[in-house]
Amino acid sequence: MRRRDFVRLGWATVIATGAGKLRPAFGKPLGLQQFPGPLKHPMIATSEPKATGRAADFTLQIAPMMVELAPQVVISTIGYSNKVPGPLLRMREDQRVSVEVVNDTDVPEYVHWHGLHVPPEVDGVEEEGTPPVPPHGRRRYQFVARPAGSRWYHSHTAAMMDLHRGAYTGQFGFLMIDGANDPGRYDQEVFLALREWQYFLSTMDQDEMAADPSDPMPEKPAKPDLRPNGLEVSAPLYSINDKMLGAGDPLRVQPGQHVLIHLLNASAAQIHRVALPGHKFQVIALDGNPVPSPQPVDVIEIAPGERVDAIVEMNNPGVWILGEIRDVARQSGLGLVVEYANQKQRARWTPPPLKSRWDYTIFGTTGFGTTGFGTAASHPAPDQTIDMVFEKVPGGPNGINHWLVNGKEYPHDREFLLRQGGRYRLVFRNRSDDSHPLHIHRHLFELVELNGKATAGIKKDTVIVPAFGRATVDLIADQPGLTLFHCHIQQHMDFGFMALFRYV
Ligand SMILES: [Cu+2]
Repeated sequence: MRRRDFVRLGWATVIATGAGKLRPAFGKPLGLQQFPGPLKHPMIATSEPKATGRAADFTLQIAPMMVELAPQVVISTIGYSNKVPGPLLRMREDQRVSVEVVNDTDVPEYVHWHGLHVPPEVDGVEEEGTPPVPPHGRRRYQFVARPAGSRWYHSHTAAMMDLHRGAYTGQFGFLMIDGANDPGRYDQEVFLALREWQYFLSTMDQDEMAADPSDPMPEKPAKPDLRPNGLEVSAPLYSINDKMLGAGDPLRVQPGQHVLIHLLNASAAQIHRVALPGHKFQVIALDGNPVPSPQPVDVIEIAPGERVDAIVEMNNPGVWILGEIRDVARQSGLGLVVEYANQKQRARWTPPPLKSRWDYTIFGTTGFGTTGFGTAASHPAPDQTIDMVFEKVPGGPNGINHWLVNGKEYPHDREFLLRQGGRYRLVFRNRSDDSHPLHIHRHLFELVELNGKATAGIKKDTVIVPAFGRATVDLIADQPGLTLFHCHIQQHMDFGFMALFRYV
């Protein structure tokens, strides 16, 4: 196996080229976008900006590129600065940052800063009024980096029937905002983005695990919808970062090490569930925000748009596969070999325990009353409750499913209004047989309840509402301006599953 393509100088080199004032973090090449830790700010400026003040802190070049997913598996896509994921953009909380985006394609593009509290003009969203990066042109995004945590950036262009645009491309990357909070002791830090490639339309639904009949499904209609389902987006190839399982460098670890994993689902379509046999993930943050009750889990479920930060204690020497628990996805590439020092045997996979169902609420605040659950009383009363009902119109024009928010496809008129400083309780009612990762731009929300289970203290920007399920979140309207809400599955978003919140 040739290694020239994936042994590289980490992202520091790229960032340093763009800024001209950053120090390379490390003297020797590291594979796998892998960094020793704990380094506080390995990639940010150590000196004052140049006197001219004109160079951007970071540069991203949008251009066609090839990705060698594995030997003799090379795909063509659009990426940032010829890397998948794009360069790691690492910055300090409250740092004023400029990113120069150069668009070497024939179409307008938008770069969205997912999870950042930035104004609509720079959020990278057409619907909020951000200007595009014109074809063969450039645009500089300038913002203050906040809040701290694992954020990311990606194309926010509508793709519609073109499966080579928007989130279907390689236009995504990690954005880390380092704050004062110490994420805990760790010995190395890795950034892992989950992906599929070569999307196509199919009647087969690859994503869904069989629904658990014991799931509450509070929004299930009395009568099932018997209309035939439309086309969904599938994919034959999977990867972590730019490599299929076995094709890249293994993650090399030492017994006793603590490895901080920044997991991102950069997929356009699929929820993923990953496990590392023989090990537990100590989940410390969801969507970059520290959780009140870090917990060890066997399986992490992560939807398009979400991030999970977890620390793994390497206490089971061997060679293991960190991978998707669905065999088809893992065998099609979604995995990574974890290799302990001096261990050379074949990488091992064993399925996780059957009862490893993902539940956000276990990471919330506990200890209210005697039930062990949070209660509505744990949250201040909202100024207003906004019900949002989501429905599928199966097999519409072109055989694509369309999506309704309160009975209407996007755009709405003035259905969703916020007053600055108000506290809003949003009740997401999923009356469809798919799970949806729902994302609100430029804000955080706090999870109040999921399928009847109360919780508190979990702050997110994207939440999975399970099939026929319900999630309730509290949103404080503290970021004036147009605010886009949508399902983070590109096809759902493109075909109706969006709404704009307006401040009045
Ligand atoms: Cu959706």
